[in-house]
Amino acid sequence: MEKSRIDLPIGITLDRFIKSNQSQYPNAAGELSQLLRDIALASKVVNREINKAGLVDIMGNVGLMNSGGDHQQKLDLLANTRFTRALSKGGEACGIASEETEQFIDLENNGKYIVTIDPLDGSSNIDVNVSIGTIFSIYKKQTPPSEPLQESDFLQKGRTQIAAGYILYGPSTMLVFSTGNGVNGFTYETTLGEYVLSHPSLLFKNASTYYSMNEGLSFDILDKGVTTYITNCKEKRMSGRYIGSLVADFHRNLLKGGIFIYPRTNQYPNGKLRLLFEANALAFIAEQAGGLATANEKAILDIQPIRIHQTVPFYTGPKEMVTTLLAHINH
Ligand code: P6P
Repeated sequence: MEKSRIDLPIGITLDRFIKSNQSQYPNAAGELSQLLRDIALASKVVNREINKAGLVDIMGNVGLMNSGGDHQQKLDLLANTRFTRALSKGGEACGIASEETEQFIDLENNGKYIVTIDPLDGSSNIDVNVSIGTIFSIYKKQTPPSEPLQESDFLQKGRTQIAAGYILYGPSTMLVFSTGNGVNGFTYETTLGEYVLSHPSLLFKNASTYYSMNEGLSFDILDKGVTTYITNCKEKRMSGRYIGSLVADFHRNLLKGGIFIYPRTNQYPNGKLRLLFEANALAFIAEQAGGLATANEKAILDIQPIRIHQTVPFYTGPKEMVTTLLAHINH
């Protein structure tokens, strides 16, 4: 049964919101609520580190690459450590799969949830002081509690997510998440050290305002319909906006109306963005906000993952914009 969307006043704290949200689920024992609090706490610590990044020696890269081939930044690894530690101490998650680690991490507790996370997305922007983000998904452990965690626990379709969201470390830091009952945005009030409700019941603005794609890829796009769609956007005098931080581009498109496109290219024939660490969470948010998220014609949330670090092409935005793009691709 569809839960009634919660109408709570702007300004209430995340904790009050979570308590009220939990009351909608009579059988809830509070584990998910606590897990969300643990993620929020870790984000506050990461936010503090990011805000002083220019002052202490945590900029730059560490000379290593993650499995996706990204140069790991010092802040990437720091964020990964912070979230892993917070979730391990919180005890509600029994395992984590992170974009920054090759294998999943068994936290060796009896928590009933697992978390997939991109601890700090937008690495290329870290050293130039442009908005970056954290992207997370929460699933239930599928194997029986008595059995050890297995990789298959992390290879669940995105449609099985219990909750998902992102933190945007920008001019203000925001936590945007959904537990399947609409999307709500919270702004971090630094003087209080609290996230407070600032964007209740977020829905994609159904306006074709922006298109977001790295146009440096234009000569490498494998699906020519993407190229004709972008030309169509220009003919309609839409604005091209591309920050290169997925969370920042997604958030702007959510609030102002726009489509994000990372197509299949010669360099990334299966797409660049990670299904488990980026696409699934944002697709969950997109659908909860009345939009769409697809990998060509397949809904992201219906893709059966086969590898933890699997990548996908990724198109997401208002229904009308994504539908029009797919019409061009399938033309
Ligand atoms: P490109 C950042 O590294 C990221 O994973 C996303 O945040 C962003 O949308 C994309 O890659 C940018 O990729 O190839 O345009 O630099």
